[in-house]
Amino acid sequence: APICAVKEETLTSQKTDISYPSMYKVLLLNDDYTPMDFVVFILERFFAKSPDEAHSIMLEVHNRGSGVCGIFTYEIAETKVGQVMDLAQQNQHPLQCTLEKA
Ligand code: NFA
Repeated sequence: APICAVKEETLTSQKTDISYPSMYKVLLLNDDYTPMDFVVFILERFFAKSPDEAHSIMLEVHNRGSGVCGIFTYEIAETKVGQVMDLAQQNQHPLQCTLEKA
């Protein structure tokens, strides 16, 4: 007789329907008034971009109308949007930041 019985399900039945959180793009939108340097600063401070990458994303927003700052879970994306909008308002810049399902 077996010395030890292990319920087979414990060993072989693994959960396969793993779900991942939905991801959201955080976008900056172009306007005619926000200084380029302020946009570069936002990208460095809140999106951990290098000076070169921040400048490149800023130019993409300026030239194409919008650009992606990063892709995050909803809670983090919403927090970043709030941080950008708060700092823009404090500095009286019309910069708009929004999120979009990735
Ligand atoms: N278009 C703005 C300017 O010429 C710069 C800008 C870039 C604003 C990216 C908003 C987003 N001063």
